[in-house]
Amino acid sequence: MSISPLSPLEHIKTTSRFLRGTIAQELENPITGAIPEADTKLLKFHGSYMQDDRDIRDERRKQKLEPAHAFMVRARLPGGVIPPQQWLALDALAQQYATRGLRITTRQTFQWHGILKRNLRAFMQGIHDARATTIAACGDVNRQVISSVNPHLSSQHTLTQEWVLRLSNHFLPRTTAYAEIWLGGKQVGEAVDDEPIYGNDSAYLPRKFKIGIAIPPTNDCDVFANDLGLVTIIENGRLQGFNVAVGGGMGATAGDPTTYPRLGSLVGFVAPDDLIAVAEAVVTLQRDHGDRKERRHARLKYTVDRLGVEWFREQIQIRSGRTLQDVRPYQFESNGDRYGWSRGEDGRWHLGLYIASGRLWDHDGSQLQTGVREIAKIHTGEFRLTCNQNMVIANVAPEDRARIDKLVERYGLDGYRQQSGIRRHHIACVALPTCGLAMAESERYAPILLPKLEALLDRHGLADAPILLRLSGCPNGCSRPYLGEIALVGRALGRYDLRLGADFIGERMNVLYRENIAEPDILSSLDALFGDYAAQRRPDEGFGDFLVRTGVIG
Ligand code: SRM
Ligand code: SF4
Repeated sequence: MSISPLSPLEHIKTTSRFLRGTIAQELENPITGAIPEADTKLLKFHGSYMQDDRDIRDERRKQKLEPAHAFMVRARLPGGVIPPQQWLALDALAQQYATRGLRITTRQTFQWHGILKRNLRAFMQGIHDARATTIAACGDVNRQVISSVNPHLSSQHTLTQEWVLRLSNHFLPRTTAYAEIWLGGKQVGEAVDDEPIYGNDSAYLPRKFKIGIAIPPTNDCDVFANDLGLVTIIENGRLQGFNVAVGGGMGATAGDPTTYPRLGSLVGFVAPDDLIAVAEAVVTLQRDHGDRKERRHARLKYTVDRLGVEWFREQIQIRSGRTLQDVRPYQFESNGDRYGWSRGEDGRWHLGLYIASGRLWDHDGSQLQTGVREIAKIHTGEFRLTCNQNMVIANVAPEDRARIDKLVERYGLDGYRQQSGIRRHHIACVALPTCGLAMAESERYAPILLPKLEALLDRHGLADAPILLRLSGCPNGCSRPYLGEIALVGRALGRYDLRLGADFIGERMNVLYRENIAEPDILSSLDALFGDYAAQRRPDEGFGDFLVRTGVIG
């Protein structure tokens, strides 16, 4: 008997008839709230994950009940731009079908949790009716394209959003399975789809693929954490093109040193007209050379390391028929988001709001979800989601500011005014109770940990210090923890790896400082380091840079 050299998921994809599987039939099965394992893999390409409520998993097992299955749905909202009418429609879906409100993700889109199987089709149709989609929000394809927020601050930002949309559309799967399953399109017996980029063997890419575009001087989207990172180069007020970085990614598997986070390698510069050809070369090189046997090593970063950056650079040029020019100079100055009002060059205004871990959910006295809904009813600009799980009320006419300010205050959306430096710069991934991979709490731990850290920082006179804090419930890295000046990466319930020393601009990763420790050790380690930082830091020196300069970490 011959052993297939491919990973089992490759078989599921290639026999799926372009992502159909038996999803449509299984949605109709009333006996279970779940769908079969193979279909759960295909469902990701349609933008949804089957999950179960882990808070009650053991209890249900004891009662011999099937897990409390429900579905997480992720939208594809390129660049995180949402007009008010669309916001209202997406919010209404959350109210009708989801259990935990709207969740802004670290890739500037929405997730909804707790959608029951029997409602999934209506939910997807609702998203379609809102002129949005979920196709390719997850799965082994190019996903949501992200970029720096606030494009209206200059005409170059607007231009960047155009490229976000072009890249996003260019890499959309062409299969009609999505329309057939979710939107009432006719189910065809044999697939006749054409996938010019992903291939007609229905194998799609070996693994997920991510594109990000940063606009210096801000690296608010952690551009080097993407498979394909693009740094816009603007000279004399005009978009000249993009520096291209390949092979970024954050994920690692606990206990497997052959997996690791990696920052993208800069391989050259392209003019705007050549961008799509170069991006397609990168995607198809990964399609053809990525590891389809071992999913742990299937991301582009491992392909680049296996074949070499120089080889990859050469191949991009050969495949695209374009010459990569020398990388152009650029300078990042900050990560994180800008809060409060800022005025665009066209005289319109933008209000950056802090949303704790991106959760807009009227719960425990919070009225944030209602508040944004009320603003959406009167707002004439648009909303922008950020890659740090926050949001911007963008493109506000000067005369509308006061009305918006009133609503912001009434519904408690003005938290950004009082936040400490570390709170303003923290990200926490979803983790428990929905994430099937979580080893520790993250989003639910942030409100417990933050006051304790704030008390320490306050004691050392560091309440305003803008420190990048990243919490992740496991080493997969959804909060991009390896780019945190301080990061906690979950190892088990209540236990985390403490990692320290990334820079403030997303160009240097942190290192492991203490392994698998509990809160008392986390706090005492940081207390001592905060004390040293307060006493010895140089003007404007970030916490991570201080730790490197003083040799605390190598
Ligand atoms: Fe992620 C898997 C949540 C951004 C790396 N991620 C998951 C899943 C779907 C768990 C699963 O596979 O069953 C999580 C669902 C949790 C839940 O209950 O909602 C999940 N990831 C998230 C979000 C919602 C975190 C958040 O709190 O905002 C982010 C959604 C982004 C989006 O809108 O598309 C999210 N995930 C990221 C990022 C950050 C980024 O892309 O900038 C990363 C690191 C960058 C990267 O891809 O390398 C990331 N997620 C992963 C990985 C590790 C991938 C790897 O190469 O090893 C997994 C696990 C996997 O793919 O096997 C994962
Ligand atoms: Fe889940 Fe781990 Fe991602 Fe957190 S980092 S959302 S725990 S997969």
